[in-house]
Amino acid sequence: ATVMNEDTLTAIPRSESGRLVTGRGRFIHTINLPRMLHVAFVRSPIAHGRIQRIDTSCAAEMPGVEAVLTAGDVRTVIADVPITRLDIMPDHVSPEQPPLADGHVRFQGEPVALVAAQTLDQAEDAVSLISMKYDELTVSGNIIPASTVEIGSEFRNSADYVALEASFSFARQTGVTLEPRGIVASYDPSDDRLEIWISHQSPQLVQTIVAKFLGMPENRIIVRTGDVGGGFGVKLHVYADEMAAILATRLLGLPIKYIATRSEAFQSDAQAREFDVSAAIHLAANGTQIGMTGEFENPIGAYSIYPRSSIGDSIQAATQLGAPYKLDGMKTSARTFWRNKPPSGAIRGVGQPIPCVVTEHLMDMAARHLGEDPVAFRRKCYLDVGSFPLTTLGGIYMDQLSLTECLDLLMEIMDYEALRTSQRELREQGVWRGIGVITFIEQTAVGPGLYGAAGVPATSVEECRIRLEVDGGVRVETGATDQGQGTLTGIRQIVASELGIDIESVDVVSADSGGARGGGAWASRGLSLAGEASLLAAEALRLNILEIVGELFQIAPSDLQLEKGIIRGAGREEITIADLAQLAWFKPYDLPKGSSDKLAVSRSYSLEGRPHLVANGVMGCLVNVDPETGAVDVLRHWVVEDCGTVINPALVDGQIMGGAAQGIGQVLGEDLRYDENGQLLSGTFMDYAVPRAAAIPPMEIRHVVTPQIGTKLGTKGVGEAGTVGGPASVWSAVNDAIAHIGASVTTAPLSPERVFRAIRSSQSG
Ligand code: SMO
Repeated sequence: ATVMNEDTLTAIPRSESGRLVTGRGRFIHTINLPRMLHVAFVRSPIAHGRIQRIDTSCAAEMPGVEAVLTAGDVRTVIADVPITRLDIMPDHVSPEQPPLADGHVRFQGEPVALVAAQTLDQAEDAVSLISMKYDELTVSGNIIPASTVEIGSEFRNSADYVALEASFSFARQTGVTLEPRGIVASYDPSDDRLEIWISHQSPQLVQTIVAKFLGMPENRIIVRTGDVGGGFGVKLHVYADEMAAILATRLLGLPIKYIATRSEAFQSDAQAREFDVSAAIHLAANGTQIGMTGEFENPIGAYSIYPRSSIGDSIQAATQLGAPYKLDGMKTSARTFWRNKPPSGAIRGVGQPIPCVVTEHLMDMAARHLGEDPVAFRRKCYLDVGSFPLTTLGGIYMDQLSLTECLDLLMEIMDYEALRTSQRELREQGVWRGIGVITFIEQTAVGPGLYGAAGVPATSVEECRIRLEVDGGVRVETGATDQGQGTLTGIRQIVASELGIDIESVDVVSADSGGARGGGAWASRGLSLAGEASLLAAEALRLNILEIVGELFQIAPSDLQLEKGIIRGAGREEITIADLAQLAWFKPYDLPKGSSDKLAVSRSYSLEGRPHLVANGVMGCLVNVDPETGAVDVLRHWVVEDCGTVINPALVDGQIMGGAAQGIGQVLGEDLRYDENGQLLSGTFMDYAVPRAAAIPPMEIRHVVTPQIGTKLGTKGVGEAGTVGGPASVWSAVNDAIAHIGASVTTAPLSPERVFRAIRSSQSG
């Protein structure tokens, strides 16, 4: 890895913070076009049924209403009905996903009809006048399989194993973006062009999908994302309502705007993580040999989400069980099932929290069974530092992990031994304290081998374009997008460092779909892939500058220094970057031929030699459990993480904190609960318990830095680390607090009622 200039590896604030906190963000809400219509949807009130009749006549006559569209009205303009298919798993075929339900509704909240009107109030009033008649169909349980994955190996040793078994149940969760999904789209029939603004993580993906959907050439479509108020995976998909809104502008030739309400977000955003798991840890030779087995069942919803599919969670679960540990054997199966619920899809960390919780719970069970300290037991079982690079029994390639190093540092900052002592003392006073220490790995920066091979148009290639401006500053355009992570600020720091210029002289923007190519934000890839591309581009520009000046001064480029915006030779010759730019753009005759070409460069980067990167870390969590009520109070959180080179410590820690907070939400409160008829029971913030600020404990975060092999930058990615490890750390701490009476909770969320019942059943048993 390149050693970055220390001055730029600092915790500078996000460049866009000032704009956002002063209310000048350019979110979808702020985009308004002349003659723009507002769109509202009729959504299915039932989870499964056939549409018998739709009467739109009253709605169509309402003032301001320009159009009421149903499946029959839009069929003719759809060139290709969305349907999720994966070349790597041909058996997994989703039902067709028409933008407006075509005769058959499969989940509550599925869009059925669209109203476009002069104002949003008019559109919403008209929606309420559309009358629908359905023949209800049965809402089924886990009976129709959608995909099956089986992984693993035979156990290596013939020794007799003791199996310790556990079953788990994980609740459905969603991403809860602060800004709901939204789109402004404008089709101009006079020149057959489509302009889209969308609150999305990947404008390039939207461009390709929409072109296919409408049968339009890609170069007639431009997709812009602007500011996006949170993504978390939710905004990585292209939804039926967004497609329907695009059809409306295509048919009407007028701009339209659609912004989901919070209720619509709860009913239709991607959901994830609903799992039932049976797992076991197998112990031999008194715990010096371990193996793991697991069966994962995941109801994915009524459709496999378009276009990436809904099977990512189960693949991650099946492959990552036991990943940080030396296993003698490992066998998993992961099955997905169709259910009359919204499609599950990518949510921060895609599936990884599930095997992490299961693995760490099994490790805790084994340590208790053996009478060993859970930390010491983990240390003994870690993959050997000398065994890397390796591929785990689950099939995960790893260049290098730093497990023991992370654990050593965690023990120090937690003062683990002191915590164990005080835990014993407190218990005598009736305070039930729990300490959870867990290990996680985070798969990051996924390369082209996943979606490329699957035939899903999600690029993993990142392009960066840099141009030297007339005043000596540089303009950088990246294919990465930023929904609050601070990726653009990180790229700014990388470019400034490489070029030897001030941070202030560098401006970075996310490209629209017609600019620098890239996949947008997913899989913690921003700095690892787009950052690497920006480093390659900045390096190329720096070498070009030195080459031009070298020819100008008749000095070998390698004898020139570029520092603080000035290029100097060994003697007294010097020129500022600004003067060089002036010459290049206005007096090219004073520079060597071809110089202007060298001052605007573009570089692309795609992961090579490995399918993804792997970061790792450990977390410690301290809780109190109230024996009278079962309430859990999270007191402290510690994280030691290795994401390779750290570009901006404040932004890296911010990612970990936010992720850990989402993890706490997943374990303690969040639950998209559906009744037996497929009706969402927790569709508001009164019922869907996202943790509030007061529930998030103080966090201490430290880093071990193992630069990524094979890249110049050395970063591995960190965006999902907190959500991957967070749930396991809280879960482990809660069970540690109640283990002394033999109690254990394995159904999430770990609500006071569930914890209380676990305590009571142990005490009465
Ligand atoms: S939601 Mo992430 O695993 O791309």
